[in-house]
Parts: sequence; structure tokens; C-alpha cells
Amino acid sequence: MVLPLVPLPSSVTESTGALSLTAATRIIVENEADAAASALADGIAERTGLHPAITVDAARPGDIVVRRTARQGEHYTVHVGETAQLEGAEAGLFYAVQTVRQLLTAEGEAWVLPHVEIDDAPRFAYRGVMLDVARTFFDVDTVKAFIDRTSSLKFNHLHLHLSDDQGWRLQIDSRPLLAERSSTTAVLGRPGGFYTKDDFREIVRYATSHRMIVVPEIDLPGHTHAIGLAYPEIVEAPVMNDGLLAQSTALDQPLPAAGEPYLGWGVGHSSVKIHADETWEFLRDVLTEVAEITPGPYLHVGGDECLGTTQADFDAFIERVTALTVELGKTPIAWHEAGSARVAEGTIGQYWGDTSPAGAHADHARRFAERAGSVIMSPSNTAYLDQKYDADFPLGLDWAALIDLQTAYEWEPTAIVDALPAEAVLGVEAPLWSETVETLNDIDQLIFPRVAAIAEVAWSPAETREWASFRERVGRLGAAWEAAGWAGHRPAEIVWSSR
Ligand code: TNX
Repeated sequence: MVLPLVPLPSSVTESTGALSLTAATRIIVENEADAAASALADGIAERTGLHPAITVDAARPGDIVVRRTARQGEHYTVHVGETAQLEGAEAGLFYAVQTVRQLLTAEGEAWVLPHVEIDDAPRFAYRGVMLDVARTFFDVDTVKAFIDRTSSLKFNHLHLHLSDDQGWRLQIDSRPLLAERSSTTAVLGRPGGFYTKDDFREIVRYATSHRMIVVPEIDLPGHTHAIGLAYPEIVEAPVMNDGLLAQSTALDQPLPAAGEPYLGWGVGHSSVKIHADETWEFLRDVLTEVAEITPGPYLHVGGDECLGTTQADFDAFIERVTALTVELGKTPIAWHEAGSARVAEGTIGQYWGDTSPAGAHADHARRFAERAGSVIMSPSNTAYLDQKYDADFPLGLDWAALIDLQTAYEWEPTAIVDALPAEAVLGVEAPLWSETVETLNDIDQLIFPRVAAIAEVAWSPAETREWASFRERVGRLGAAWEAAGWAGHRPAEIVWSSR
């Protein structure tokens, strides 16, 4: 039987036999306050009902040793023989724990860890997931639940889409009306909401403890209708466009009205006033505060779908906003359309076209590499978690593709944009837009199991990736997800094991 490991480690050598976990099993540490050891103890308890003690002692057969190494980074090793030994620096040990949790195997009434040697490190430095908290607002606990799920698959960046036409989600002290007015609405009349600065810090703290860097996005210059509910002087009047018409036919609100909430999900109708001094005073204030509460190196400034903006205005805006971001000490990330502009050196592009782009999409993506930046791959026809699995799936949109599990698995990040050097691919991100997503259960239905496929694309060596192997491993992982209380979709093409 294959080991239920996703993403597949770069090196796995199995041997016969297994370590039995019993009430006598202990976790041996050099320091009892070790975070990895307590995460491992919690994971074992959740799955098996055993409660291993954490102790500083010499290891006996059947014990699990958690050992910190000096070497930094995400590399780790797991050895399971007479004892189990986990080794890594802080990040590496976190991943070793996730791997050992997946290795826990039921044998009748007993629990074992199969004998194995694992030596593992990720393929890509940037392994991201995105949650759109703007279309639908998700409270701090739901964001934490999203972190629990995705960090278990070794994702290391959490991109929060904090603003859009339907709502603004972050308290900004210098612009109090954003929280007071712009945050009160959401798509389809759902309840609004926003994160206080303390809420945001709590999300950052929780993400950090799960080895995830928070990437806040303020989407600019489009997707800004909600700002106009608070600061109408800096937004343009809404404009009609094809994107809006195509997406909003089902909704009773073809064109948003200035100063009124927008509850549909059409795109491309809004913009801030690109040449107004007031706009830039606003942006400096807002982005300064966002940068201040963000320990991570990145600030995402949007740049997507400005359908009513002239190319010259768009490019002028992007050049200025990426320069401002650098001035504030952060590396800008922008959706790939921003590649039309003279982005600040080092700006990272996030590519959302499909896996075989024509024309401008690919040109724009290449631009980031030419300006000393790199590209995060989020192809919408394979990596978008908000697209339906199949035409009958009750949740999700379908404008990019129907994405079944195999489609989410079988794509190669370095083979999308012609003539983009492989080293310019910083990594992979799977976005979850929330137009059709209301609850944590909805999130689970759309992310599980596809997020596991994207995790493997992001982590595992290209030459080891194989659908036949993945489908078996992911099926065996279903039991661990159930034990954690993570429901989700269970496509019939996979054999799901129950324990
Ligand atoms: C496109 S792709 C968007 C979002 C929508 C999403 C829905 C991109 C950068 N923007 O505004 O939420 O489609 O699938």
C-alpha cells in the first residue's frame, strides 16, 4: 500500500515493519516548550486518542524524538525505525510534523508509523493560497481554520484579498470611514465585516505559528467601488463594460450606482481617480498602515481587470503604486496585467491566465522577469479553487474551466509562459474567490481535495509527479481529513479510505 503522503516528499524509502504507538509512547525533546513537539502531540491525540507525554529524556524504543538542527530553512528528515526521529530547523520541523501526522496508520485497533526514511525539501519557495474575504467576509476563526487546512499541506503563504467592489475588510486608523462604511456590505447582500488591527495581528500570529507568511492585498486601481461609499471624492463614476455585462446577467444590478453598495459580481466597472492628489494621499496613508502591520516582505496591490481604464492611465498608476510600495519597504506583488507597465524593479507578477496563454497575457508575465522580478503561477483553468469540479457542482463559478482533481494536478508551472526562465517562477498559488462561498463547509467543498493537488505541484519534484500515485495517496489521506473534521468534496473517481 502506498504511504498517504501529500505532497510527495522528494525522497522516501520504505522498509518492512512499523513502530507501534502505545500509551507508553513519548515525545522526546531538548526543550519542553518546543512548538513542534506540542503540535505533534495534538495531531496524534486528534487522530488516535493517545496522549504522548512531552519530555526531556533519553529515547526508548517506541518514542518519537523531535530534534532541532542549526541549518535554517524548510528542509527536514523523518526516520522511523525502533524510534521515530524528526529533524529540521523551525520551518523544517513544522513540515516534519505534518508528514508524521499523515503517516499515522490504523492497524485494527492499533496505530503505527511505518518504517521509512524521508529526506525532504520543497521545489518552490512560494507556495500560496488565497482567500477572498472581500466578496464574502470570513471571521478570524474561519481564516484560522483555512490556515489549519492549508498549512497541513505545507503551503507557506496566505494571500488575503482584503478589498473589492463589494466591501473593504481592514480597519485603517487614518481613514476611519473605510471600516465604518465601506466594510458594511458584501456580495448578494451578505453581511459585511472587517478586521480590526488586532484581528489582523492575530491572523498574522496564527499564520506565523503555522509557517505561513500573510500577503495582504489592496486591489487597485480597479475593484474599488466600495471605497466610494466612504470617500467618493477619490473614485470615478462606474462604467459599463463587457466583463460587467457577461458576469452580471443573473443579477438584478447591471451597473452599480455611485455611492450605493455593489452586490453583484461583475468586474471592471470601478477605478480610483488615477491622477488626483487626494487619491495618492489616501493610498500613501492606507498602504503605510498595511505595511506597518505586515511582518512579511510582500504587499499585493492588485492591478487586475481595469476594463474601463485607458492603457496609459493604468500603466501610470501601476508604475507609481509599485514604486510607493517599494518606498514603504515592501516587495510589490500584482496580477499579471500590471506587466504592461514599468513596474518597480523586483515586482512579482501573479499570473491568472490559462495554462496555454496567447498574446498579451504571456508578454505581461514575462515583463516581471525582465524587471528583476519573478512570477507566481495561478492559472485559472487549473489552480482556481472557486471553479466548479463539474457542471453540476452546486458551488463555484465556471468562467475559466471545470476543474476536476486530475486537471488541478496535471500542470507544470514552468511550462506555461513561453520563454520565461524556469528560475523566474517563484512558485504557485491557489486562489479561492468567494462569490459563491458562504461558510467554512463551502470552503471545504471547494478546496478539498483540489488544494492537495496544487500543494503537490508546488512542493514535489516535477519528475516524481504522477497522477496514478497521487490519486492513491490522496484517497488514503481522506481519513486524516475526516479525523480533523475537514469535510469537503470526495469525487467518486478516488477510492477514499475511512481510517
Ligand atoms: C476574476 S482573475 C477575478 C476576480 C473574481 C474571479 C472569479 C482575477 C485576478 N480576478 O475578481 O473574483 O474572477 O472567479
